[in-house]
Amino acid sequence: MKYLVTSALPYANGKLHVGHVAGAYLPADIFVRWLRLHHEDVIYICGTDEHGTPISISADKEGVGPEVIVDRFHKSIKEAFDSLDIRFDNFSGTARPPHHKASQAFFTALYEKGHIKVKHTQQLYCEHDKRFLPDRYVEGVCPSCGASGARGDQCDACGAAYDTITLKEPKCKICGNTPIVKDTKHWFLQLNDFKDQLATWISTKDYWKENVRNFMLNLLEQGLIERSITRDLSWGVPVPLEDAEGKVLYVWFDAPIGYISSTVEWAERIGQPERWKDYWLSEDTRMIHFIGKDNIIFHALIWPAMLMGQDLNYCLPHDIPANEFMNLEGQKISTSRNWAIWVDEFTSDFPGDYLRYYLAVNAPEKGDSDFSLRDFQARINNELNNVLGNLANRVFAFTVKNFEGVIPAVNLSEDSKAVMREAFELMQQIDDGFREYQVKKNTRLIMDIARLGNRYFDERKPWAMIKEDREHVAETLRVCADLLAYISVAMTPIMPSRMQALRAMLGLDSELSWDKAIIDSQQSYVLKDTHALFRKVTDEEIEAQLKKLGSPEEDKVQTDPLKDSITYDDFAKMDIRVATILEAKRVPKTDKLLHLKVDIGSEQRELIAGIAEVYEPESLIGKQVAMLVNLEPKKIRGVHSQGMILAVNTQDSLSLLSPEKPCPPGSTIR
Ligand code: B3M
Ligand code: ZN
Repeated sequence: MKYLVTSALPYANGKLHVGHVAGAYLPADIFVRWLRLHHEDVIYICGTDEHGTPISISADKEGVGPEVIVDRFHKSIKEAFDSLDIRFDNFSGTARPPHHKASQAFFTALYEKGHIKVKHTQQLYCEHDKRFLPDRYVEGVCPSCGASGARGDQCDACGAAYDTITLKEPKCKICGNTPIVKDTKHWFLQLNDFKDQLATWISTKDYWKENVRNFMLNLLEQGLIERSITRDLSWGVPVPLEDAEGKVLYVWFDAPIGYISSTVEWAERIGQPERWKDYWLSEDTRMIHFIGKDNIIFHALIWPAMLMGQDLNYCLPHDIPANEFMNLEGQKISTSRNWAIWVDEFTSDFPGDYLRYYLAVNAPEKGDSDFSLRDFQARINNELNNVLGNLANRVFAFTVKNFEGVIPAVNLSEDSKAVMREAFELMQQIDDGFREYQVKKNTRLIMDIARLGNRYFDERKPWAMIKEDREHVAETLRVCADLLAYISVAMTPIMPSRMQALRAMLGLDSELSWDKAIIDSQQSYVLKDTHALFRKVTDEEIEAQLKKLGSPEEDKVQTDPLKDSITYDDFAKMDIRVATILEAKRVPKTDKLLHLKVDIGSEQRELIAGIAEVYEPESLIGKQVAMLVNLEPKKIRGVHSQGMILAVNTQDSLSLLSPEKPCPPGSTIR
């Protein structure tokens, strides 16, 4: 088995911030490092995404060529990754000539098989700037969710990808004028050609993360539409056809091919130019793409289809762990408003491993997570310093003072054996967790080993025992050193540099192996140059970071206009009560409706609620909600619906109102 691990290619159009790292890079680097602890055959591939309209827009603004922007940010991004010990086997860039050639070959193979067709279409065109306005050259209102600020090709608010001319209220990004619609021609990938193949393939992916799998199943069910894969632009990979003057490949067509061209570059660099095939053209390869959730459609649908349509037998993605987003101090990260933590600046103020630890323990795996500077300080001080650092410090100090820095082999008592067994079980859980990319939970479990060590140390009171029973103390130190050795291996994927330091102090060799995490029981630990593993983060340091932040994005939420005032009597007419949900099932043939049975104290009621898109029926059983019980009953879908449960309606979702503490059903709300 071989592993080919990739992280989404960052656009060479800006510096790297913590949101990027938390989603697609740190989890991948951790996974790769864990595989290496098991001596697996793995390569980790990335590079910058150097095409696309954001880059040419930046270049236009500065009055320089796009390659100037690309060079600047390729370098800056690479350095930021280095400062965080995110170590790719190769980090390429998509503006390089071999990548252009590879992308054109991909296009040609699909074209020759008839999977790409030309079509006369219409495109937004700015008469002021005398140019077509693909993708981010235009902004407007999303045709799918109605959010403003939607780009020409994709909406950040809802993730929909669409045809630019369906964008509502479009405005040219260069001059702000409303564009006209003008005839042009483009080439379209016939996704539907791959429908059956994709469906069969997806059906084998029952182990995928639910967000990715459901997204895909939904798309397949809705039916696949052809997708335009060319643009009227000068910056990009030229379309390899005679009648395609002024057209380049859409950035999302060529970008994933960057995974291949970067692997080819790697193979050449190590002097084995054919090696890339061992990964890409083997059935024995597990290809894993780490991405952010906004990239799912391109990796799980379009890219596999592109691979299926080639002459070579490329491997298909084995897994696509897509992470959610990370916010900053409760607000969406905004690079233009400097509401961001920039990796280069942060790692010059704090060790890279502190940031890795914080992003790991706070990873946006199942839902969005929040980066808070105070929380960062608390985690570093209360967890790294007071738990793990403390265990190491006390073991080291005790050993140096009383045993001349050597922890000998000892026989373990039953109590000590029980502690080692518990740690061993944790190690197994952690190992399984890494296999499933569970960075967040694993970070906690590893700290649990340190907690176990501190508890054991406290219980055995070596400071009191040292006079009467040196053996007892030696045993205490031995067990704690073994626990530290475990931690030094298990935590290596998360904090490689700090763990290397820990291992050096424990006198362990730097060759790491999961299966040989602790030393032979007959061997001694000979400590070397012991010193504090971590330092505390001060209030002043946090204040300084907070000062650097710009301002968060303004709240764009549109609220409903306020209603006319009413009398108390008007309000008192509404009988609103606490109801406990007893049963919930979907109403057949609808997406939105649930059929509920609730307890309102004096009686049980049935009603229909339009919440099925947001709540799974099973998750509602036993939940208490607010219900208007004297609303005129109504027959809905054959059910005598008696009342209405209350919910908050936001632009894109809905949230039920529940009492903050459990209350007897039927209690009045006023
Ligand atoms: N350049 C990253 C983004 O959407 C995009 C990924 C390409 S991966 C092939 O931010
Ligand atoms: Zn314009």
